[in-house]
Amino acid sequence: MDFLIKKIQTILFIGICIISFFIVNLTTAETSEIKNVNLQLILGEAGGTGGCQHPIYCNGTLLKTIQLVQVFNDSKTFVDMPMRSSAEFINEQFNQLLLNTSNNGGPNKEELAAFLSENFYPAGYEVEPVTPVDWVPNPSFLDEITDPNLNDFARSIHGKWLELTRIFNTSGLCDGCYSSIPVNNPFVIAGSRFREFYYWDSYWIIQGLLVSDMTTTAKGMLKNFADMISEFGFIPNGGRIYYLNRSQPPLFTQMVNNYIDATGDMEFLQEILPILDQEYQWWMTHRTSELTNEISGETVILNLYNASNHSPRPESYYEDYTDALGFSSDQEKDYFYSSIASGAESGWDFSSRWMSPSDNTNLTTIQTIDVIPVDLNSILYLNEKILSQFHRSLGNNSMAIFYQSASDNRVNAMQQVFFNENTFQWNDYNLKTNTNNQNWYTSNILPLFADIQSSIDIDNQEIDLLFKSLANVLMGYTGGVPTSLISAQSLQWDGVNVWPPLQYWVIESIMTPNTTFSNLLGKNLIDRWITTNFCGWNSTLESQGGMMFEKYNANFIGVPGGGGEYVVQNGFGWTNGVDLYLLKKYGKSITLNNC
Ligand SMILES: *[C@@H]1O[C@H](CO)[C@@H](O)[C@H](O)[C@H]1NC(C)=O
Ligand SMILES: *[C@@H]1O[C@H](CO)[C@@H](O)[C@H](O)[C@H]1NC(C)=O
Ligand SMILES: *[C@@H]1O[C@H](CO)[C@@H](O)[C@H](O)[C@H]1NC(C)=O
Ligand SMILES: *[C@@H]1O[C@H](CO)[C@@H](O)[C@H](O)[C@H]1NC(C)=O
Ligand SMILES: *[C@@H]1O[C@H](CO)[C@@H](O)[C@H](O)[C@H]1NC(C)=O
Ligand SMILES: *[C@@H]1O[C@H](CO)[C@@H](O)[C@H](O)[C@H]1NC(C)=O
Ligand SMILES: *[C@@H]1O[C@H](CO)[C@@H](O)[C@H](O)[C@H]1NC(C)=O
Ligand SMILES: *[C@@H]1O[C@H](CO)[C@@H](O)[C@H](O)[C@H]1NC(C)=O
Ligand SMILES: *[C@@H]1O[C@H](CO)[C@@H](O)[C@H](O)[C@H]1NC(C)=O
Ligand SMILES: CC(=O)N[C@H]1CO[C@H](CO)[C@@H](O)[C@@H]1O
Repeated sequence: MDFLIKKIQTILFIGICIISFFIVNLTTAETSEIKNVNLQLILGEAGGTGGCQHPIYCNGTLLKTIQLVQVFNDSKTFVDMPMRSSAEFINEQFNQLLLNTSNNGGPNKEELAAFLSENFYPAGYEVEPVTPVDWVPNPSFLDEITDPNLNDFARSIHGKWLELTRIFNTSGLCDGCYSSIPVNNPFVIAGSRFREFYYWDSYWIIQGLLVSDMTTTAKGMLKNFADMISEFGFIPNGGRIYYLNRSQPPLFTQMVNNYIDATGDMEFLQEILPILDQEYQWWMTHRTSELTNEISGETVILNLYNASNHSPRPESYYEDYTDALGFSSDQEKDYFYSSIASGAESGWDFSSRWMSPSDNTNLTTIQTIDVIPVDLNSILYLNEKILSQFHRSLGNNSMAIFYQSASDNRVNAMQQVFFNENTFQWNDYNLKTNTNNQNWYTSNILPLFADIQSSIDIDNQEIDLLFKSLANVLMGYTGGVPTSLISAQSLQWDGVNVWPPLQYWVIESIMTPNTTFSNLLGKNLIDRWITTNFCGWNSTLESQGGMMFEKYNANFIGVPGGGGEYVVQNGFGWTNGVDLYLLKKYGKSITLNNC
């Protein structure tokens, strides 16, 4: 099916669309209230996308020089180093250094390193460990896990919150002399080079904190995010100013939902709901595309990752700069830089999903801003259902109806644009080629985790057929479900890398339909996943205190994944969160396989 692409003009159009096509039995009073709600959301919209102009961390000759000379292996190191004095002074000093070394063609690596240690503190200097106030040695969920190996494992993961909780402490530093975005409450970091909080990682971290009965820490993190929405209009990718050009998969509403489920804290819901509305509106204003079905003439709206960016990402400067060298025009470069930033916004940085279908392992063909992704729309579909429920529970029926209509519209759009009636899978849609991406990606079944099946014409037998048709990927690997069947060294969100967040969603997608077959399949996958995590932990227990990796390798048990722009990381926030969630929910029935 071909779709013509038009740019969405105003958000009001969605309101008109909903009213004229999808709600047939509203009273006129309700209809006019919906119009008013829409208008208020437009007026209440807070600001644009911000963007970082910082003369040391985001722009300028110093940044370019340090990064292109590769003073550090990891481009992220420099931009995490607080300054010892003002940007003006440091830039003046740097100009001096350039003059002093001009006879030798500029400063060499050693001269730059010396300059840095004179003018900057080490990376992460303003990030301090802190003991979470609500951590206890024996949270109740541990009593339920009877297998002694699993119990040791769960206890060890629970203990890692003590190692991973941080605050930013910028006292003693001059104004604007650091790249962190200070927040009021402690937060749990991912680990290793990820020394700050990240948006989507925090979804699984908070799941884990709730299992550990750490509701105060969880609530503090939610409040930090709410403060950022109030300040910037959206939640940045992570807690650094160089992330202000982009967001990440919008899981804040689902974090709040999990917190409310665990605590029943309705007062907090009342307080935070307008901010959830505001974030939703940001996505619907800045991250949408309108598609017209050429056959029926029907127009639908779906979301995409679409960060605008005109320069290398400061934290991956060298990589982006060198990747862009082949482009001659500014237009081509901007398209590349925007697609790279948008790939980072998707969380899948980087994947063949975002590349040109004709050369999909070549990072320079990236075209994220022309891909309509299945997972983003599944997440927003679930957000719409949750927001509808939230408003209903607080007695605001017009808002409840507004979001219900939005989710109905989205199912309709997703079925038309993504759904393949032969395979029962949902495939990303490419606006450039007007084609669906027919390759296997774990995202192909994620609408099931959002329970799309309860709104479409699909029965349990068909769902079982779908899972059976995917036996090679769902059952065929000892270490979990591979991200895709496409492999390239530069693309870490592909091939045999097994990512905790994707494993979580695949497990939820398999378990949500609750058929006999899917429950068996789900149990088998949970066993394999917990086994590979357990074995990686157990084999490094003596040497390293038990490692939890950022990603694993589907072909082996207990072995980390690879590829991408940095070495594999240990810690690790989302791995811990997914495992605690599964150990609590399925702990009694999990069977460890041999390592
Ligand atoms: C970025 O730096 C360049 C010089 O390196 C300067 O010309 C430009 O004005 C700066 N842009 C901003 C927005 O500060
Ligand atoms: C940095 O690169 C050097 C040389 O390639 C290597 O020996 C070292 O292990 C790397 N350090 C890190 C932290 O990756
Ligand atoms: C530049 O050279 C002058 C004269 O040798 C010296 O005083 C100054 O410290 C140098 N500055 C830098 C930043 O290297
Ligand atoms: C922040 O750092 C300052 C100085 O480095 C220190 O005196 C203070 O105790 C720290 N604050 C917290 C909350 O750790
Ligand atoms: C992405 O955003 C830019 C503005 O930054 C806009 O021009 C473009 O049309 C958007 N892409 C889509 C597919 O809507
Ligand atoms: C990758 O794509 C670029 C065009 O974007 C092309 O110039 C280059 O040759 C390709 N690289 C390989 C290894 O195919
Ligand atoms: C529902 O929420 C909207 C937007 O926050 C508000 O304008 C409206 O007054 C609320 N309606 C009721 C009945 O509370
Ligand atoms: C799954 O289905 C069984 C039997 O049909 C039912 O008893 C059970 O409550 C269902 N579980 C969930 C989580 O819906
Ligand atoms: C855990 O590791 C130890 C030491 O390497 C080993 O003896 C033990 O069998 C392992 N446990 C399991 C359940 O594999
Ligand atoms: C870090 C970065 O790329 N910042 C950019 C964010 O967006 C604004 C507006 O498009 C640019 O001016 C910044 O350079």
